[in-house]
Formats: sequence, structure tokens, C-alpha cells
Amino acid sequence: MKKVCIIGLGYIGLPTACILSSKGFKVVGVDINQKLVEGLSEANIDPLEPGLADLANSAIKSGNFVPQLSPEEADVFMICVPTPPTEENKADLSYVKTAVKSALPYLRRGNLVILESTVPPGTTKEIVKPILEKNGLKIGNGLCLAYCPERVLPGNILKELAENDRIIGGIDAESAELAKEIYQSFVEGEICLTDATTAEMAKLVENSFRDVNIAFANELSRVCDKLNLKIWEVIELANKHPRVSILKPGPGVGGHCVAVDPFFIVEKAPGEAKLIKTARGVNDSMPDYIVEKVERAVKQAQIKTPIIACLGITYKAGTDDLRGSPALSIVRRLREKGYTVRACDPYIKDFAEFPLFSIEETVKGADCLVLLVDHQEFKGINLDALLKKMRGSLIINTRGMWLCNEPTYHKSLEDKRHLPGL
Ligand code: SAJ
Repeated sequence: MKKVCIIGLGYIGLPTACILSSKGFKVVGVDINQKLVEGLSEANIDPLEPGLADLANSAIKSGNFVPQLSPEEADVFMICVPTPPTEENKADLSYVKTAVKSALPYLRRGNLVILESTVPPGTTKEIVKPILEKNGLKIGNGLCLAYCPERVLPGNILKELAENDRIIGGIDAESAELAKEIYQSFVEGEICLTDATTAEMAKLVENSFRDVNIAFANELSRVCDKLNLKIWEVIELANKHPRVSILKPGPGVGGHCVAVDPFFIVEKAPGEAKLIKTARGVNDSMPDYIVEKVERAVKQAQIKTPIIACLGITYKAGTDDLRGSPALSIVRRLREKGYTVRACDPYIKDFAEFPLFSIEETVKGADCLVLLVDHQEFKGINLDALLKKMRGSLIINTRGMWLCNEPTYHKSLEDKRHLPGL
């Protein structure tokens, strides 16, 4: 059975390592983070990703998965390191370059190198290939190289790793076929072969599609605010059209994928990617817009020293991930403006920046409730009971929660008069 060396044990590298080990591959998992490597050896895995802790435990126990600090010889090298944006919103490829270089001393004739990190189009061919060829081995003559982007949704990773269709971009046909053999072992979806640059672009296009569509929803929510219309009702009605499917507006787009990847297209074609760039701007302006909305509401209600209760600080529901979180940025801005803000998040256990409270403590005596994340734990909240605990009754519902369980449209105009004033 083949041996795979996975460099980068983050949210993609680790589950991929576990799933490959479960299919009988020998996997060496490499990460520069000593704490992470040691924690994994003790099988101490974040419990929020369903099934991952169990799979990692058995992978490590079986001896098929060995986490360590540096690479070693293998048949396949997989690069799964982050590509964060720089200050200028360009892709920082330093982790990719370092990871590829770290594999160099162990590369042998017949090896396959797979890049999974999200990168601007052309990276595999123009940056990774020349580094790999430094020691004399040539791609197409002893060495294979492919770009195979991940597309799994955090919170549903193991299921999507298996079930999603997969794109494999070979630097040449031999590389694509060789990479396909690896992914075939665990991918139940269709495996589509293409060239490396097309695969890189397809990955960016997926997240840009989502970003542009969320921007459309966010822009609509601002238009509806201006026209004094209920956005959730408008979207629900428009979505009744068989070819319309509008996403959900919210406090902005966070995380390390949808809010970042579109910039890698802009980086390569700034003159052409105008809509993509504008969409980024719309989504990035949402936290400021929500802060203004809160300020306007408390001013209009003439509350002198308002207490603001914020529900949720993570970048989306069901995660403890705070990276690029618009919710966190809103809480921070309100605090900076001098408001008394109480926040809660059932997914955050230790948070040093400001105190977090229980839902109960957060809303008690508050004038304005700001729902920022649609965590499952907030869904069951009885709004009437909650309002009784508050001092005021202002609600800024950025996620449309409590409304989405039931239709917000009504069959008769008579019914519509009784819509809750959210
Ligand atoms: N959001 C909205 N409205 C929506 C949907 C999402 O405001 O209707 C917000 C979320 O609250 C969050 C942000 O967008 O702040 C991003 O969340 P997400 O669930 O859309 O995506 P990610 O970043 O967690 O994962 C995405 C996924 N990409 C797509 O759905 C096209 C995932 O499949 C990718 O694998 C992942 O990026 C990645 O690694 O690139």
C-alpha cells in the first residue's frame, strides 16, 4: 500500500490524513506546530467536526497515521498549508513554498506531489513546479504534480470529503491519472480531470460565486431597509420562482475561504474582476452597516445609556472559529464606541478579550438585542420570554432567525398585518 506524507495538519490536512489511513494508506502527517503534533499523538482532537475525533483516534491507534514535525520519504506528498491574504489582499504563498521545499530532500523518482492549498491560477505551474525541479528531478520525467482543491464545508468535513465531486488538475495527463488513484480510495462523488491552472481557477470561482451571491442578498437587505420592507419576506417570495435562489443576508462574510479567495482572482485580473471586487466591498461593509443600524435604533428610541446584548461572535453557526468573524468585529466596534455591550457564544469557552456571558445574563436588562450568529442554541429561544427579561424591545435580527422556521409571507393581506415587528 502507498505511503502518503501530508504537510499541514489543518482543517483539510488532518481529516484527509485520517480518511486515507482508514483506507489502509500509511500516512505521515507533518506540521510545524509542536503542540498540535503532540496533541494528535494523544488523540486530542477538536470535537466540533462530527466524527473526526473518533476517526483520528482509530487512525493513530492503528499505527497507520503518524503525526510528526518533519517530512520523510513517501510515494505521495500532499501540501495542505494555509494561503492567508497579505495586507494588499494578495495570496501569501510563503507557507506553500516552505512546505514544498521541506519535501525536496525526500523526493524520489516516481513520486507524486499534490497541492491542495487554495492558490491564484498559475501557482502550481509557475511556482511549485520550478521549486520541485531544483534537485534535478523533472516533472514529466520521473516526478508527477497535480493540483487538487478541497471544497468541504467546515462543520461537515468528513461527509463532504467522501461525497463531494472532486476536481483533479494534473500538470500533465500522467499526473492527473496518478492523483485520481489516490482520491478514488475515498471519494464517492465524480472525479473530474483537468489541467492544474483550470483546477486552481475553478476552486476560486466556487467561493467567489458564493461571495457574490451573499453580496447580492446583503445589498438587497440594505435596499429593503431603505424602502422599509422586510427583506426576509421579499427573499422568501422571490425564491418561490423556479429559477431564483437568493442566499441569506447577514452581518457580513467571515472565515478564511469565502471572504479571501475572491481576492486571488482580483489579484490576477484586476481590470476584469470588477463584480467580484465590488461584492467583496459590499460584504466587508456589512459590519459597519449593522453597527450604524444599532446606533440609529437606540438613538431613535432615545435611550440614554443603552445596554446592547449580542448573540454570537463566531464567523458562522456551529463553529468556534473566530477568523474574520463579522459578528466579533461588530461587538468590538460597539464596545469601542463606548456602548455597554454584553455578548454570549455557546461555542467559545475561553475568550480573553472581553467577558462572555450566558444567554440569560446577556439579555437581562438589555435595551437592544442584536442576533449575530444563527447558532442552533439560539434557535429554541422563546422570543416573548426573552423580551420580558429585557429592559427595552429593540431587535436587530441580522440572520433572520426565528422568522425562517415559519413562512414570513402570508396568504392574505389581513394576515400580514399581524406579522411580528422584527
Ligand atoms: N453566509 C451568509 N449568507 C449565506 C451563507 C453564508 O452571510 O447565505 C456567511 C456565513 O455566515 C459566513 C460566510 O458567509 O460568515 C462563509 O460561510 P460559508 O458557510 O458560506 O462558507 P465557509 O467559508 O465556511 O466554507 C466555504 C465553502 N464554499 C462554498 O460553499 C462555495 C466550502 O465548501 C469550501 O470548501 C470552503 O469555503 C473552503 O475551504 O474554501
